[in-house]
Amino acid sequence: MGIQSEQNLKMKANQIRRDLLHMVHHAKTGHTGGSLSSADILTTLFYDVMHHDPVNPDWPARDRFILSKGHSVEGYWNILADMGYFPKTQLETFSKFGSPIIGHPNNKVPGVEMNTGALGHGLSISVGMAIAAKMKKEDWRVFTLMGDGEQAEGSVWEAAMAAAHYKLDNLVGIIDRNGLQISGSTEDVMALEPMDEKWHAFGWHVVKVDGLGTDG
Ligand SMILES: Cc1ncc(C[n+]2csc(CCOP(=O)(O)OP(=O)(O)O)c2C)c(N)n1
Ligand SMILES: [Mg+2]
Repeated sequence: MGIQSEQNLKMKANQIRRDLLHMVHHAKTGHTGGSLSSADILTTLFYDVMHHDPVNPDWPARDRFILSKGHSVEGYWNILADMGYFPKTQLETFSKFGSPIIGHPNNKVPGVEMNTGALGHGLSISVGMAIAAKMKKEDWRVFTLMGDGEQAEGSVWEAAMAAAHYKLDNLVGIIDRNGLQISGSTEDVMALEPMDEKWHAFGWHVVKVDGLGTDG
C-alpha cells in the first residue's frame, strides 16, 4: 500500500459513506450510525496504513484487522468490495437469506479474520494474535477497532492489561469516539472520561486523532 494524500483519503471515505448508505437503503436494514462514524478510520487503515493484499487475502505477512464493534460492518463490506476482496455485485445481497455478506463480520468472506459482533471480544482476540506474531518472530501488526460504548465491557480492560503485560507493540487498539451508544450518550450511560488517562494508566501509548473531515 502507498502513502495516500489526505485529500484522496477524504474522497474515498466520502465514497464509502455514500456506498454504505446505498447498501443499507437497498437492503432496508443495517447499522448506519457506527458505520458512518468509523468510515474515516477504516479508510485510513485499509487504503493507507495496513499491509494487505486483496488478491492474496491469506498472505501470511498481512497485517490483521479485527472489527470489534462488529455491528458497524457496512463500511467494512464496502471497503473490502471496493478493494477487490469480493465482487461489488455481492453487496446487493447484503443481509439476504443465504448471503455471506451479513450484518456482522463473517470470516467466510475473504479479508475477514474473525467473526465479531458480541462487544468486548475483539481486543482479547487481537492480543492473542499479537502474541502469536511475537512467538513466531513475525513483523505483522494487529489493528482493532472498538466502540466507545464497548468500553463498558470489562473484558476490554482485561485485554488492555494483558497487552501491556506482554509488551505488545505490534497491537494498535482504536476507539471510535462518537460519543453515542444505543441507549444514549456514553457519558450518561457509563461515563468514560478521562478515557485517554485510563488507557495510559493501563500501560498504553495513547494518541488522539481527529477524523478526516467531509470536504473532499
Ligand atoms: C455483548 C454485547 N452486548 C450488547 C450488544 C448490542 N449492541 C450492539 S451495538 C451496541 C452499542 C455499541 O455502542 P458503541 O460501542 O459506542 O458503538 P458505535 O457507537 O460505534 O456504534 C450494543 C449495546 C452487543 N452487540 N454485544
Ligand atoms: Mg459509540
